[in-house]
Amino acid sequence: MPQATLTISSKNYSSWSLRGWLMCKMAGLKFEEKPVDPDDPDNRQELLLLAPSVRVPRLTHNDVEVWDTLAIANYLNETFPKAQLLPKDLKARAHCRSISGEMHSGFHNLRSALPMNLKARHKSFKIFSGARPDVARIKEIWTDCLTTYGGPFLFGEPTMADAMYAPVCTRFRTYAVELDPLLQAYCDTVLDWAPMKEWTAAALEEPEEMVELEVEF
Ligand SMILES: N[C@@H](CCC(=O)N[C@@H](CS)C(=O)NCC(=O)O)C(=O)O
Repeated sequence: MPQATLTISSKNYSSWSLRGWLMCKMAGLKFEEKPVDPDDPDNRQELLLLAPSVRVPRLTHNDVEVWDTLAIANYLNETFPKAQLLPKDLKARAHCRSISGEMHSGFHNLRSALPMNLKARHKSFKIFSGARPDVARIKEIWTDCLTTYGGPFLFGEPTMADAMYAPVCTRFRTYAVELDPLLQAYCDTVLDWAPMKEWTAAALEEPEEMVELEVEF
């Protein structure tokens, strides 16, 4: 029995799986991945037994069960404090928690209009008007962090906030969202980050296609 298991779904489509997985990597946790296909009824049954939310990611570490990405982030931060999933400085920590919370509880229009799809590239994508304020708010958050803390990650070094916003970097690339040089440099930093490259390489190898998440033009 491995010490830690992270239940995730598709690496191409599941943005919450990516966030939880990045946080485990950042924490330095040695874990086994347990992939599930949420569309398979048997898998759903199994997931229900594992995580009452029937959602991924879900982490088992020793005898601790934790699901929901923000709870996983907080658990990892408490268990592996040296990994500094939150910045050292109190004010920056509060800021990091706030923007991570914003991602966790918001941006629903962006998430539904621009689904994560690492394999896809759409050159002239018209962003649905309802999602534009989400894009604008994310740009504002990133600009504030990068000018306040100096980059290359949102709080200088990688924190849970970068894991929270990493799927947005992939979406901005997939849907060719225009970015100024500061924000483009941030996306490039995240997309070029070793754990992101590892995840992306595995996503590109995935055979399945989820038709409902393939946006048509
Ligand atoms: N609030 C949850 C959201 C997790 C979530 O929505 N996960 C999706 C995958 S990206 C899922 O498990 N979907 C399975 C399903 O809907 O059956 C979290 O923070 O972990």
